[in-house]
Amino acid sequence: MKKKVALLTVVLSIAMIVFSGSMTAYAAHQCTKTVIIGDVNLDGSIDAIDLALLYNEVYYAVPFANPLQYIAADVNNDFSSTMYDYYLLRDYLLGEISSFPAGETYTVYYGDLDGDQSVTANDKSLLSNYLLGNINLTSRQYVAADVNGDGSVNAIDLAIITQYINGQIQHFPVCPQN
Ligand SMILES: [Ca+2]
Ligand SMILES: [Ca+2]
Ligand SMILES: [Ca+2]
Repeated sequence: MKKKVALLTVVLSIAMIVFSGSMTAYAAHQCTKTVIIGDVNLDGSIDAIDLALLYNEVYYAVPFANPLQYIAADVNNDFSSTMYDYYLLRDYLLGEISSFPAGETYTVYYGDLDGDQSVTANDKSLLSNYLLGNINLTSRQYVAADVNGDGSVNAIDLAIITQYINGQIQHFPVCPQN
């Protein structure tokens, strides 16, 4: 009996190794980009330039060139960039606070709109509903939905996500390397 259990454990461990191996192989196809929260110009550090860019966006409606910048600028994680983000970033640079409500970094999983870090039919359905005008997307979802990286979310992105789910393509155009 004991031997049988031991054998079963061995079989199960091998199965788990094989399974996790295939999971890793699948994850290699995953298309991600990580943003440092507060690094509004995406240069890898948080400084006065980021504060100036956020100021211009919040008070003078100067748009950011890269949609990832909206994620970096939303330091309080309320899905918009406002004067509250500006105050928090200022306080951070003045050393009055040492972290942001949105955390240190945020990783965009392209094609993943529901936040489960994988691309499934549910993500496709959320994107369809957005394109039909039934729902709004947060800045994080919007960036994730733009799988061809052209800065807008439309029927082309939906077509690409559909091809990806159907296994017709292995990579999104926004990050062809991985
Ligand atoms: Ca910066
Ligand atoms: Ca998902
Ligand atoms: Ca697009």
